[in-house]
Amino acid sequence: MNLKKSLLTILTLGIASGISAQTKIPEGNMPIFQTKYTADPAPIVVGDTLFVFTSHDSSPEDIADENEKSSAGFFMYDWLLWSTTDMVNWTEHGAVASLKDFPWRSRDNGAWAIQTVERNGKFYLYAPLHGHGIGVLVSDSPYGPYKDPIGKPLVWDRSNWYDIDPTVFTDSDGQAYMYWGNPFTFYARLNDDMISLKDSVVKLDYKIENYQEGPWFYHRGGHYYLAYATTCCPEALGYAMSDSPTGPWVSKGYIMEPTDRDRGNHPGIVDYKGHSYCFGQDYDLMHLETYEHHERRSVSVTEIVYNSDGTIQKVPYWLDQEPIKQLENFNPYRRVEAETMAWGYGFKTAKFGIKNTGIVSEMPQSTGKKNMYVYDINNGEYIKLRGVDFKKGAKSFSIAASSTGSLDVVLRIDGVDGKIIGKTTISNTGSTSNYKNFTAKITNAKGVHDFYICFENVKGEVNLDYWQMK
Ligand code: FUB
Repeated sequence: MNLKKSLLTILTLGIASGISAQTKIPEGNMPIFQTKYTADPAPIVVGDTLFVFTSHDSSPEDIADENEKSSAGFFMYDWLLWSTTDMVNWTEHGAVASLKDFPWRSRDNGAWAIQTVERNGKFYLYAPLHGHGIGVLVSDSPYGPYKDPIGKPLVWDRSNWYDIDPTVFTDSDGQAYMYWGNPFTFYARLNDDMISLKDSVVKLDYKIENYQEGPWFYHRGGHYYLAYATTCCPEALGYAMSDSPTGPWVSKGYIMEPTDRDRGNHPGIVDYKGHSYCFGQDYDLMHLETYEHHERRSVSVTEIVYNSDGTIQKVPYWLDQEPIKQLENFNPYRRVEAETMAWGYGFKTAKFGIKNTGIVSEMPQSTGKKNMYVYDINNGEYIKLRGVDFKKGAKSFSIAASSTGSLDVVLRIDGVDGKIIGKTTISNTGSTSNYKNFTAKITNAKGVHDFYICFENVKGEVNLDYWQMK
């Protein structure tokens, strides 16, 4: 059963029992991306935007092998990019790179945890190809296109499969370090070119307490930090501190303690607009459909607070937290991509001209920035944006869409069954590649509200490109 059918069951049951569909989605701090299963969050601030690179757990329909569609393992082929400026409304940018961008790969699975860092205007994406070492791709932009400048692994000890989860940090003296490893911790110094090692790999000759994998290396307030996923399973979020980039590392315990509600985890930590955030992963999106274990993970984020000695205050499990606070209101008076959302469950998204087949040989080489669309829309689904500032009042809403059938768009504020501020119908445009604008008159939308674009009476296929208020 796919996610969509299960949500529709929840919605139908909810509506039939008089409970609103919205209240059936857990109210806590839910995963921030819903259109794909994501893991291994790797944040990076570029200008005023927070980007998060993630790995990508395939949905069953994207696994080509019929026998593997419902198996519990990792099916990971490409890496995704997302961005925000307010921490709650996220724009998807699709796949930035895939296994195909490493011509030396020998498996079409294993696109595990990456980190992308910037140096001298170039973006370096460090990627493990599980079991086949760690490679590096380079681009002039976070969106790509990314290219492999060395045509071989940056590190690969062929005697084992320890070489995963690279994290790279450049110190104030210009020396860059890469840490990685499961279950051991390794590091190496990088040359200034960021694509070669300065000297040999060091394996820590001591165990950082509770260290399993997923290191995240950074410096803050005079301290070096190595956050990590703690001993499996369930993994939690832990961290160690040091006075030196090469250790010794002293574990400071948990950022988030283990819980049976999670299994794997992986930290990504960043300061953004005066706040500190820790990203991690869980199964909370999959749990809307099933509690049976599959590697279909989802990324969540929490704000963290540092004590004066640099230690980090523990946070509760994601679902026991309030939703994350919005940093600034959302401006609807500009082109807003349909794939920008605070919550949008049951949809699919794709880059124009590139189908999501899940088959590496059919994937493009890293494409760079491309327009995306939302598809696979069913009755009762909605796109939610938080904290939308209608200011003195919106007059109209237009949405660029294509359709082989039709779809009613009902615009609401303050809840999925909240006040209706406008309606329009997307009619047949002749084909899903022919986009037209459909407009709704808006009334009674002033000030700041959560905004819901709700879909009803869906017939045929409908794709959404972008929308705008006037
Ligand atoms: O996502 C695949 C692997 O699972 C990562 O490389 C590990 O850190 C764990 O999250």
